[in-house]
Amino acid sequence: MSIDLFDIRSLLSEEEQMVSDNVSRFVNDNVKPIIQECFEKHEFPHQLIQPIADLGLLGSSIEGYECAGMNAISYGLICKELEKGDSGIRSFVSVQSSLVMYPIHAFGSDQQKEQWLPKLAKAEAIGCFGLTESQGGSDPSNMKTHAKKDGDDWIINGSKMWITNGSIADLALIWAMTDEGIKGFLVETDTPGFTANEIENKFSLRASVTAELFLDNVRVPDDNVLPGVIGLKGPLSCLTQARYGISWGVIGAAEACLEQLIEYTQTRVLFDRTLDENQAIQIRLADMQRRIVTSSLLSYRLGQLKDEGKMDPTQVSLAKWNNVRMALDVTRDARDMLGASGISAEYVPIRHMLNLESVITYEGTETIHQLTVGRGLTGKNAF
Ligand code: TGC
Ligand code: FAD
Repeated sequence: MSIDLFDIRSLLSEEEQMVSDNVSRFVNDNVKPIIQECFEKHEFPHQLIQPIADLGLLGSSIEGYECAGMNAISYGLICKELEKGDSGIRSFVSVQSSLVMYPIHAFGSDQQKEQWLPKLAKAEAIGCFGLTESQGGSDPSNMKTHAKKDGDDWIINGSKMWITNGSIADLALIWAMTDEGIKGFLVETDTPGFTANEIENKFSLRASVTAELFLDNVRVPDDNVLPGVIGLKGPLSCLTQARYGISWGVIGAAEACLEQLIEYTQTRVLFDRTLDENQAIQIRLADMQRRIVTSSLLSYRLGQLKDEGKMDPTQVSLAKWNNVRMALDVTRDARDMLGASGISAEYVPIRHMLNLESVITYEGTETIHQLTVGRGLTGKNAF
């Protein structure tokens, strides 16, 4: 039986269905066969980068600049199908598309767009997004990294922590404090004074690269500053794009667990009957289905609003909070229902569950999103 109980697929246009099917096929053929080993070895699968670019999945919402120009629902479907494979693969695409290409497109000069967007779309350059610092990611306004004007150049000093793609990036978008407020700087990673060290020993997102960045008197020309934005709204508007994609992505992780769990409970015999004949098991499966369907409808509606240009950050916070919580709860419960097998990476739930421990923290923790919705209701800032 399909787990698409409310036939959400029939809401999709032919083109959206095609995007979803293409990415699903790619994940089945190329991601699922290798991802468990990558996760165990703590390795990002570099060999997937070019095929992902060839499918048009990088900067897919951008019109022109050799990008695919797809709508918001399609971007959501891309995230969902990729995250059915692994959150780390979706993260790679989220960062490149929403956190690097989006700001260059939205806030960059014509020259910056021409120089970087086609390269980033074709994976000839990999990008990373440096906002978080070690003194506290939830409060990016407390930023220590700073840039000072020196003639026609800027000198940047500081460090960034927990940066996805950091040590494989050719281009780092660094958000730094200046005398006029926070600005975005395009820093080529071979610039003297820039270093990136991969963070080892993660128990989450092991098939994704996470790094610490150091900027020691890094000199960049004024032409590398994003001219279109000053202040925290620059990085926060990128986060709105990425959080939208995450709200879809995590549904894929939850579905992957439910699909495997249904198969398992059909064949696991305990007390002379298969596990799925027990009321308690059926209620738990039904509860997963309920949560997946309601989260899917939420993301679909959010996608409609985004395509109509009406999506606002409070809606995005509610969807990111609800859907990541849903997926984390589903994966944890799926892990439990597999018994001891659930602690083995041969089954998908524990990998998805561990990944989602990052997803519920990055792009705004659950508490940050709850407080954002609270502020929307009360008008009072309780951060
Ligand atoms: P506030 O100082 O009031 O606002 C600053 C300005 O920003 C505007 N704004 C937004 N604009 C667009 N989108 C949003 N979501 C926005 N939120 C606020 C706001 O209107 C204001 O504009 P202006 O013109 O008045 O200057 O700041 P705030 O109180 O709204 O923000 C507080 C808070 C806590 C919500 C914010 O700091 C926050 O979201 N903190 C969490 C930080 C975070 O999510 N970091 C993520 C780092 S990147 C990452 O995790 C990548 S993981 C990638 C992967 O691997 O997938
Ligand atoms: P803190 O801000 O220190 O929060 C600690 C705890 O305090 C949390 O539970 C939080 O909810 C709670 N808290 C915070 N404020 C309040 C409050 N006012 N009231 C009540 N509770 C509160 N960042 C980037 O810039 N770029 C990236 O590419 C990137 N990739 C990442 C990849 C991974 C795998 C991870 C784990 C993180 C990544 N991040 C990235 C960083 C991420 O955005 C931050 O970890 C996140 O914003 C939380 O910041 P923090 O870890 O410093 O936690």
